[in-house]
Amino acid sequence: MKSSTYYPFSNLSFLALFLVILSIASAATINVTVGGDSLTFNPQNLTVNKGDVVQFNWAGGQHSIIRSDGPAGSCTPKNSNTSISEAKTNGMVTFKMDGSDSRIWYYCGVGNHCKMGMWGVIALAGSDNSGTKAAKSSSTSIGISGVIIGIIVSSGIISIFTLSS
Ligand SMILES: [Cu+2]
Repeated sequence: MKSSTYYPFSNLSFLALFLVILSIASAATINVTVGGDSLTFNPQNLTVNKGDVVQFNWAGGQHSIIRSDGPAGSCTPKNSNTSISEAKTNGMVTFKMDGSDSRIWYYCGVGNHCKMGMWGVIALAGSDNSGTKAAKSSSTSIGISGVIIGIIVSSGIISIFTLSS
């Protein structure tokens, strides 16, 4: 017995289409470890897509999550809407990057934890952060080594991505 099936697209096309739909439709959840063996948020620096949810998981010790106005490492709270989580010792909280902020600076408000380095930054991918308090580079000449894998020109800024050799 012989059967034949008609495929309107090759399997590879279906895979590509599926991946495109997946990247558009799904928001990711990114995990950040709070405390534990060290006074840190790990990873400390995140770049996420709009709609992604950052999930903070307490790993040990008493810690809070307070927003600041930056720059990175600031231990001064914002004037309003400062708390992502009150101080606690376990559990988790989530924070959704809904696009209302292109960058979130935060720190632990317990004791001297922030001064010890317990702070973090969440940046929105693809957003223009040139107007923020983030550190800016003013260099006008650059040396490039390695294989260039992409060039993005945005708002007068040229970003060149390379695989370092
Ligand atoms: Cu802490």
